[in-house]
Amino acid sequence: MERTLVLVKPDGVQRGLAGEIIGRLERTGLQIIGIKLMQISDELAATHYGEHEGKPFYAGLVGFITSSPVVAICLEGPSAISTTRKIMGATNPADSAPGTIRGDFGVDMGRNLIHGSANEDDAAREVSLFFNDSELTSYDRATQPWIVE
Ligand code: DAT
Ligand code: MG
Repeated sequence: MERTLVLVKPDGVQRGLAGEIIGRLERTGLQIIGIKLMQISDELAATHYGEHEGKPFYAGLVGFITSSPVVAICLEGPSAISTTRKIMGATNPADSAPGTIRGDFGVDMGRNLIHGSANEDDAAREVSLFFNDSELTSYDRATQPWIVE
């Protein structure tokens, strides 16, 4: 079982697309094991986006992600990381296929609606950045045998 961190970014929340975005991910069968609305601090943004420090878009990125609340979600399931990335679409909405979240709802790289962890190391780091162990809940679903063989 894999875990990944998803953020519905401030543009997604402000535009009333949080439910649509979460619904698309939920319908895959991936299981929500943690979810909360939260305001990202400058410090958390700097840690989360540390890999981009020094790049020309860094200040805008941190300013954007801290500008208004996000919905943070931890999803669990087989291939949770790659499945989420596939449903998100490419980083630039202009390059994202129709049917993806970014392709359907975005037009600008700086307003691309959703974050999803890129790989296993990032996912482990990001899930623990955004969630305490006590905020992640393990629970059985009656539908599980209809989702995973
Ligand atoms: P992703 O969010 O698809 O994982 P990333 O980790 O490379 O992409 O970058 C994080 C965010 O930074 C991305 O969602 C949008 C912004 N970003 C990335 N590259 C950019 C660029 N060249 N110009 C402007 N914003 C950029
Ligand atoms: Mg990334």
